[in-house]
Amino acid sequence: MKLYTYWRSQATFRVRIALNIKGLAREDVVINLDRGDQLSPDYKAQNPQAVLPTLYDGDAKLFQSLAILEYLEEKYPNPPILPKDILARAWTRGFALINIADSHPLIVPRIRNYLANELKLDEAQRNAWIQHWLVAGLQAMEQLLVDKNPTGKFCHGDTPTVADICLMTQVTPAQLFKADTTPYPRVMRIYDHCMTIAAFADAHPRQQPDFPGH
Ligand SMILES: N[C@@H](CCC(=O)N[C@@H](CS)C(=O)NCC(=O)O)C(=O)O
Repeated sequence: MKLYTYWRSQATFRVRIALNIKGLAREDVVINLDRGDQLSPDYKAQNPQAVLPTLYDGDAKLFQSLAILEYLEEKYPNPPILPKDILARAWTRGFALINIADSHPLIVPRIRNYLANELKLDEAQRNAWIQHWLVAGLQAMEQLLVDKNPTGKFCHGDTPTVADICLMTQVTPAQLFKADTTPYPRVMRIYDHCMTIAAFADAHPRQQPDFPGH
C-alpha cells in the first residue's frame, strides 16, 4: 500500500494506526502541509480536495479517513476494528465521529489559514478557537465514557476499535495545541494505554521519519 502522509496529519494518523493494527505494510509519500505541498497540481490531481490522506491499495485509490477505515475493515477483517454487535458498532462509530466529523475539521490548516488571512485573527485568537473545539470534543468523549465504560482500557470491550483510534486523534492535537487534558481522566487513561501498544505508538506523529528533528 502507498500512503500519502504528513507527520502531524491527524486524519493520516488514523489510517496509520488501522494499517498497523491489521498488520498491513505501507510505503509513505510525504506531503509537507506546512509548505502547502497539498496544493501542488500533482497532488491535487490525485486528491482534488487537496487534503491528506490518500491511500493506494494496489491501483485502487482511497480517500477520507473514515471511508478508508471502513474499507480496511471490510477487506482485511482480522483483527477487527469494529465490534460485532450492531449497537456497539453504532456507538463506536458515533464516538469516532465526534473527532472525525465535528472537532478535527475545525482545526485543519485550511481553516486556520482562513482565520488568519481572511478573518485576520491573531495567533492568540486562533489558538483560543482551536482549543475551544478540541476541548468540546474531549468533554463529549469523557462524558460518553463515564456513561458507558468508566474503567475500561479501551473505549469499548477488550480490543481497540475505531473509537480508540479517534480518541488518539482527539488527544494528540489537544497536546500539540496545549489544551488542558487533566479534566478528562478516562480519555487520558485510554490514550496512555493505547500508547503502550506498538500499532498506536509507531503511528504517532513523533515517530514518523518526517517529524522535524528526525
Ligand atoms: N475529513 C478528512 C480530513 C482531511 C483533512 O482535513 N486533512 C488535513 C490533514 S489532517 C489536511 O490535509 N489539510 C490540508 C489543508 O487543510 O489545507 C479525513 O478524515 O480524511
